[in-house]
Amino acid sequence: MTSTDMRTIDARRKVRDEEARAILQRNDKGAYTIPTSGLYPYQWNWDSAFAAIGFAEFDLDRAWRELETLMSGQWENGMVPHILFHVPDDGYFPNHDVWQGTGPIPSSGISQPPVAATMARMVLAKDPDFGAARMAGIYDGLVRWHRWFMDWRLDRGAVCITHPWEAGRDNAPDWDAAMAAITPEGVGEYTRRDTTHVDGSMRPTKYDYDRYIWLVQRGARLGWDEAAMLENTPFRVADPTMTFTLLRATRDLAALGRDMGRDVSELEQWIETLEAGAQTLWNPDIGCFDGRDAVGGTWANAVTNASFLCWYAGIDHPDMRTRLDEVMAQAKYGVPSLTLTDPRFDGKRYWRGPVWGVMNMMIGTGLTEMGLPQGEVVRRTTADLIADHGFAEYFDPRDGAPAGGSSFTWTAAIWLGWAHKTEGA
Ligand code: 9WN
Repeated sequence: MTSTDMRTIDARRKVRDEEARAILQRNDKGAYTIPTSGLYPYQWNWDSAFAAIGFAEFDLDRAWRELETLMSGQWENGMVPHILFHVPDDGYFPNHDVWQGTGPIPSSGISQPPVAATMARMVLAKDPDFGAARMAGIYDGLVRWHRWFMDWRLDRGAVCITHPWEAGRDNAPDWDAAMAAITPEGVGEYTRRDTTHVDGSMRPTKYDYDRYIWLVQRGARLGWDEAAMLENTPFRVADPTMTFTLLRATRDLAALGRDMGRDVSELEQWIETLEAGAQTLWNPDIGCFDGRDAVGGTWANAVTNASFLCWYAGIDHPDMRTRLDEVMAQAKYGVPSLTLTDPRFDGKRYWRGPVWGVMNMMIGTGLTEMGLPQGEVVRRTTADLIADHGFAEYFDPRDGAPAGGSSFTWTAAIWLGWAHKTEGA
């Protein structure tokens, strides 16, 4: 590469830096950030945690505020909801009137992948003196949230979801069998809003939505009582996203606790349980970590981007390295949400093919931490993807075509906090 080429690339990246900050600032509602205006007008759980590492690049106080607002929605039982409906907005469905979540802020009734402790640790590392009191302020809430997962969501030590939205990978093939077991009787008429913002070919289908809403109605009817929801549940899937993110975040929380002089023996116990649980997600038929239907007992038989979160959770496996090399040889930009050779692959439809920046960030980070060179390839191709195609919600892994919402908070955040950085920076 000539020095002129390098200068052109640097200039392009600088423009993207400015755009990324502008996106965070535009989606900033003061104490929380929306994922993108129109499509998602509320505070989403894991989106907010990623937003914090973006803000941490230029406004540490704002980064902490994001995490604090997220934790302020915590329920009495410890659960931190997946959506906080701070200001009512007719542009989203299902709204709080359908969810009827309890808690200090109107909310949904399920959670999302617990990445907040991990992102908080990253924010703290930017300036430990500045962040010490802020970290101490959310620490106990984070422990209570992790305890809620350990109390209510384990199946043989792996973490289960009770709704596809809980995994954050809404229409992933991991829950096809569990979704098929639901007959969405009585769900009634409803009007979707997502397809007024984004082309329907990039979103889950009506078949999916009928079941999403049916599950929400069931939870609301049961007052989101975990014990009641467990009884005769048709939907409980042991999920690699949840298991690996909780394991990773619990390791981070334990490290933070130790630094604060706290007793972390309970957290160390959870780490052991989750390590054993992760092994129950090993599907020998495909040589890969996989989704496991805890009710029906079947495997998803899907090589997804969640499978490759193993390194992020501190777990290596030689077969996973082989799977990763196969998948990365097929896709141009990082790790697609479903391997391209899978007959269920759809390059535009959400979590059944597209590539997502935040998943790349976690996969790349895990690989690099474990000393594997593919981590840098994931980072570099994600930087190219965003430099070439902008800050979309997700992208077609074959050519990088942007899909879903635009000016997306988490894509901007991982650009600032991870992708645009050169090795060692
Ligand atoms: C439902 C906000 C969220 C992400 C999820 C993503 C999508 C919501 C939706 O958007 O889900 O929670 O309405 O489609 O799948 O991961 O947190 O960006």
